Amino acid sequence: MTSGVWTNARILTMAEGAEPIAAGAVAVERGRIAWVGAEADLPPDFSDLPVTDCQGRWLLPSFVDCHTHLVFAGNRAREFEMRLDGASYEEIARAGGGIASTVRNTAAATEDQLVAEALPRLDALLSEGTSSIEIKSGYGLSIEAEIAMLRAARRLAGLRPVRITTSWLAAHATPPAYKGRNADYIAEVAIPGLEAAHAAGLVDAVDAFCERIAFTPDELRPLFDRARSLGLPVKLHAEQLSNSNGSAFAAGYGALSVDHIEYLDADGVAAIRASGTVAVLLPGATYAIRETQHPPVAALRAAGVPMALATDLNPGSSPLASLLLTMNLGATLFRLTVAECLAATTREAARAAGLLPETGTIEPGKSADFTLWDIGSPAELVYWIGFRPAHTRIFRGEIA
Ligand code: DI6
Ligand code: FE
Repeated sequence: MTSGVWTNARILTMAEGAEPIAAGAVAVERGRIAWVGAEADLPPDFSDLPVTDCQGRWLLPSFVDCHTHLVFAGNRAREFEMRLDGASYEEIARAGGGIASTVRNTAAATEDQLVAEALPRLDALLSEGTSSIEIKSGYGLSIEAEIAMLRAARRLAGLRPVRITTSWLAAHATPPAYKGRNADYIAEVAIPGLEAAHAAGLVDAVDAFCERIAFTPDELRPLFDRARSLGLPVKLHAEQLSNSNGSAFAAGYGALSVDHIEYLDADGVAAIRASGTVAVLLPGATYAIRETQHPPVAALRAAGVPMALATDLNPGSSPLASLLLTMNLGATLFRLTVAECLAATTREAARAAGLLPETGTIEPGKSADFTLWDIGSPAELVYWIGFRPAHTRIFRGEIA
């Protein structure tokens, strides 16, 4: 049933500036939102459609997780123990652990294994009202292995009711064969791989890790130039461990988002404000690596930069498979308001993923992606820690 009317709901559409609707209804036709408003105003046009009584539950747009590394093989529980013993994330990375260890596992896995290992993590996200997920490559670091990751990511969308977007993150780390030769890796692997993956329809955006342990803006310029000439949007892991001026560099390409940005300075804030780039905050990573430098939320807010929250689900810096918990961390660690947290996982996350015309708010014309919640107020979605009051998730008009 992809057409129907959902009645007796308390609705937060999350459209810019919209007030809650106390006794609301949503009309869905062929999987798309046809109408939303107070039930008393429901036009007669929809009277032939089947009706579902939401029994007073809260109805919000389904969540968008706009930054994940969901596809990978193995895990890094051992490094977690080393960090508990005092080693830092950066020390482990420099000693050949970190991303490199997940690369070894991922490059050795078959595409079927990658899908099988990703599915339980995907199910965890979906179980709490998430319907759209961005998934990056970045643990292959060869053309074939990067493409296998994106093929696995695309396959997930055929196995579960979910919308998947993909990002080409070959410039995540330098593989051993290219040690000290970042420019060669970009020229010989990241760019030709991007061209091949794009030709196969596997790429929705191009991402990179801009950091002193990864790539500099100068090294990334040829990759981003190629993305631009292919018509692909860019985004960037920027200012996570230090300020490398990656955000201003990405803003110069009209980036969809800059992500992490713990070390973003005032010039960086001004640059992303001018380019309309979304600030994607990843408190799971801040928490898991015990980073004490937090993103400049007050400055971002004052500048009117849109802020999104995402899990950064990955085996190293953020083994976090919950957007509800991400919102709680965003509020508690970064002092986002409840309203900011809810926008950050719906409208602003959709904007960061390039999906705002399709999802992220409940507005006529968009995909009917919404979730019913057993809660007394939307603040409960941010307040609970490890409690998941999702009742029903509707994806493209159908109960998922
Ligand atoms: N920053 C991160 O937090 C993840 N990637 C990145 O560029 C970490 C990836 C990992 O540790 O496996
Ligand atoms: Fe990441």
